[in-house]
Amino acid sequence: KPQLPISIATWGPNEAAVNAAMAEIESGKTSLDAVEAGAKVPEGDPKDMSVGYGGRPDRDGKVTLDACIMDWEMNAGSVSFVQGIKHPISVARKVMEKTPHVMLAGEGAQKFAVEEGFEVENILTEEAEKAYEEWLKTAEYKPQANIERHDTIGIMAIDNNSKIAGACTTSGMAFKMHGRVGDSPVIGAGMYVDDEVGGAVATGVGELVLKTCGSFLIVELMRQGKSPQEACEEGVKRIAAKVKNFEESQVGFLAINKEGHHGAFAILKGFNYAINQGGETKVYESDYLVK
Ligand code: SD4
Repeated sequence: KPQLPISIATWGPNEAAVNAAMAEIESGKTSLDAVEAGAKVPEGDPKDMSVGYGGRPDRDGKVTLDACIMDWEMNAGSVSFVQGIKHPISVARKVMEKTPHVMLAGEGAQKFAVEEGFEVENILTEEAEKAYEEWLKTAEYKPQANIERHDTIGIMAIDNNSKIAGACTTSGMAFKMHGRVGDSPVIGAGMYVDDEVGGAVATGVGELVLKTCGSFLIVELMRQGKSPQEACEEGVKRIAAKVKNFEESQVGFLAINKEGHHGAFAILKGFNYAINQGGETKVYESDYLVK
């Protein structure tokens, strides 16, 4: 039985993130505060090599980050290809709240962050640098998402006023081309919420999600009456129907509706997610298409 409030995030190890989000809601804060606080957990964790501090670099050895955030009133903010910032989700929120824009990229995003009081720091950890040096030996680029099972965090929450918000943050595909931007900072691809309907987030090989407007598609399918589970399955099937060699890549979708029902579906085995609902935190394994 669905219960509100709820916080939900991609990947089991993000239990800590959904708990941090719920703590905000319990202290009377909004779902927007909740998803930001949740996203900051893996961003600040050097052991999480797919998000923020500790993220693996691109093929030029630079860690470049993508993040976006959206609230129940259609306010949205995003940064992409930003370097040297530990908490890009908080910069995305500032873009949303303090500028007339939705997206800032690269140097401009970093400059704005500095103006807003963020520090530029080295976010390449020794461990991530070692992984890069190992990769350099062959320097073969084969986008392989979700090998670690704690990749990109997409997080959504509905608060005590029944308002929804979502966030998504990542260091992107490891050893990507310098300048590559994935789905995660793109509103409607990596994350989308609509307070009338619900929300969706994506993880995996961003190119497949970008080409199908994944999160937006799932929210629209729920608007048309599908359950979160049906909508996520339809989103994956859309990729399967349209994108060649899709079965070589992982994509996982996660969705909630305004009643607090959730659903998830992935291309491949191995996608899981964490929920804090009704006073309990649980990790679920997602069903998948290619068996
Ligand atoms: C990207 N979607 O940059 C991200 C990567 C990811 O789990 O989700 N990894 O394409």
